[in-house]
Amino acid sequence: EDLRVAVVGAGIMGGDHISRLTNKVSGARVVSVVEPDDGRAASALLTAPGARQRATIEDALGHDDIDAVIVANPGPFHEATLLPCLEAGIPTLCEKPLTPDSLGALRVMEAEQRAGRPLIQVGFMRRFDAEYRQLRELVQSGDAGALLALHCAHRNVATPPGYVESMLITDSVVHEIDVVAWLADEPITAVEVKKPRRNSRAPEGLREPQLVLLETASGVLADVEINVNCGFGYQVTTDAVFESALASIGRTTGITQWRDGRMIAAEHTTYTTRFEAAYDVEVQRWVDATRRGVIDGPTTWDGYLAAVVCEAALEAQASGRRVEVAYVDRPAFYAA
Ligand code: ISE
Repeated sequence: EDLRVAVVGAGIMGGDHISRLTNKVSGARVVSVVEPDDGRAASALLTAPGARQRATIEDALGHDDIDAVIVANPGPFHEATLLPCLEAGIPTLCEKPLTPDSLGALRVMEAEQRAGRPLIQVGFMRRFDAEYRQLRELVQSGDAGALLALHCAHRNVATPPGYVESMLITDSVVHEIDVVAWLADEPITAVEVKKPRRNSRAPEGLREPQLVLLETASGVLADVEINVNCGFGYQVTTDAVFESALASIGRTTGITQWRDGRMIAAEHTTYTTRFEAAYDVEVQRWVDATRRGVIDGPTTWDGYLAAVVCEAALEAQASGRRVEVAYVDRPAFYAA
């Protein structure tokens, strides 16, 4: 029996997941597309034969036989989408961020605990990227000595309309916030934000690029260049400094050409291609795990940790100061 999935939000990520579920992933099919915008819904439904448009998650849960939900509407709507799913005992894959703020994340955690078992996986897809996994293995093996520092670059071609300064943190650096803690295998304990000279290509009022410094419990320091109107490509790279090695991931691979006196290498222009393989693995594993009734990826607890660091980073962004991070105790329900 295929897992019957409702996809909430038919924007870039929702549309991408709908075609992935329909064309690539085995063991699942899309039964409803929850999207109030008729135009977006109509184009998404072209790739998901047999699925229906629903205006709200309540509508979909009330009408269709749904086994699981992918939440791909904007972050500020996640809590209102997750709560009725938890109430109905339906497993979800929720795109990042879990919620933009930590109080929302705590409310989701409480509702999940009331549901009695973990039901939410958070869409931190970098954890499924082959090179990130190799880097984590290198850290865990100890072969290169201890991890000391990380240099992370996160570059986008251009920002979409409505992208504001706080989103540098809650929408973009939230990925590094999760993946740095995952690589170092310990929580982030402090954060600082520096602002270099503004890129005049950025839309009016958006002060970027920025440099975000993340400190972990044992003192690993990650500097993140968030640079989202660079124009030349979509790049996510990490250089990891170990006691006895340097490791680099995320460089462009594929064909390079010497031509007309230049060396040419194609670069990605967006996340759907840069992380395509990671998304494919993430969603296939989510489908397989959901059919077995388990979670096989980042949990609500990871979403909460990231939300707390995002809050501290927003404070650091506004104040220019180093801000320490404080978490609630980890409930036994989310035992590692
Ligand atoms: C977007 O929402 C993503 O999640 C991308 O991975 C990130 O690179 C981009 O900056 C975000 O806006």
